[in-house]
Amino acid sequence: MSNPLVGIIMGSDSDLKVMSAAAELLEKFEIPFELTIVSAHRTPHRMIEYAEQAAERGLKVIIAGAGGAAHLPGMVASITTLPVIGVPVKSSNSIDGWDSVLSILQMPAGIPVATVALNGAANAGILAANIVGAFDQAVAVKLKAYKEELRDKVLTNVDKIDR
Ligand code: RP5
Repeated sequence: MSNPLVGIIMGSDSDLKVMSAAAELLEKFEIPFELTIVSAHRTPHRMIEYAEQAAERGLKVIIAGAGGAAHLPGMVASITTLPVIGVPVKSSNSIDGWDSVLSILQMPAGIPVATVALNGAANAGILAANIVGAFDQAVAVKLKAYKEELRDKVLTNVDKIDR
């Protein structure tokens, strides 16, 4: 794969079962990405280093997923100028995932995180592709085809149930 344009990071290997959906979408759109574990609480220095170096390494967008007290996306966004997409992950002992959702969504003014739905890593992958596709025509063409696929699937179902 050529130099990654998207960085997918997550707080723990236990997030991978959710976060792999973002990777699958980026593969579908043939966007080079990297994927690794960066924990805001357990590896804070690694998080700072990752966020500080992301733009100069050529990344264009970061997808950050975490559960519980999910500070990773917001802390990364506080350091980098790249757009950060936050994925709230429903971790096993959580209060229905509200802890993850609110700790990623409720950012203070000035430090935005584009927050997707609980466990919404697939949409994070698409949103990252949208950002890359704004500057890359080949990716934009693939995104258009994807939307057409979605439309056709709905129209097929319309044909099946209409009476
Ligand atoms: C968060 O705590 C991680 O992002 C994960 O969602 C959650 C649980 O982590 P583990 O205890 O499974 O490593 O930091």
